Amino acid sequence: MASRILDLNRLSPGLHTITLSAHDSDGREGRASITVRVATQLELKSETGLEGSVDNARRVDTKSGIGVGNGPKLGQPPREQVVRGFVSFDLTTLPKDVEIIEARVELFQKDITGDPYFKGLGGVVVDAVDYGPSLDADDFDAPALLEGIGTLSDNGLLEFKGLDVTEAVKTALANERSRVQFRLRFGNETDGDGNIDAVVFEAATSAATASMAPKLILIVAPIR
Ligand SMILES: [Ca+2]
Ligand SMILES: [Ca+2]
Repeated sequence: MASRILDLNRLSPGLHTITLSAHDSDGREGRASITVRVATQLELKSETGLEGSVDNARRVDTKSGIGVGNGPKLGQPPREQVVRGFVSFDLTTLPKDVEIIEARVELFQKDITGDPYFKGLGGVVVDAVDYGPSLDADDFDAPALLEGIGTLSDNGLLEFKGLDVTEAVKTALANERSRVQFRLRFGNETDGDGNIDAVVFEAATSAATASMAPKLILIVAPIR
């Protein structure tokens, strides 16, 4: 008996029912149906005006990309400036009848100053936070919804860095949040030397081309 392979490559995203029937030489018939879900990939760009950096002196910068790291000492007693990065994605444009299979955030590391990856700071780790409709001084310490989701970058290569954020996106949707928002920080935020050790990721506002802007890549499938 010859085996047959069904070619499903041309199925559009959505739910499909496939029914197969077979007949033998005595005229008997068998039937079987299966339901196939075809997933699709969506890409969301970050929200301009809601991405940037906040430092431990409460300064907000939404113009110079997404900075993470440390810098000159200030205050009394003096301590290094510590900078955290922020990026936000609007979830309201997602279709309502889909389930998130996988979500991945990608940011382009475009600049490095000092030696952030060689001074014991660890990598750039990501928290899921809710910092609302504007980036403010207090967001530096916004409570983490999910703390330390993973490491976005552990090296100085200037390239797209990605991290699986499926849980954060699912949680945001389950709680009917209109956005999923992330805070970037080094695992150890200061080395105490008063020198700049920092990285900058491209923001939508700073990116030379739209393709370099932060993106949230989603694999979605229709709800069963
Ligand atoms: Ca805020
Ligand atoms: Ca330093």
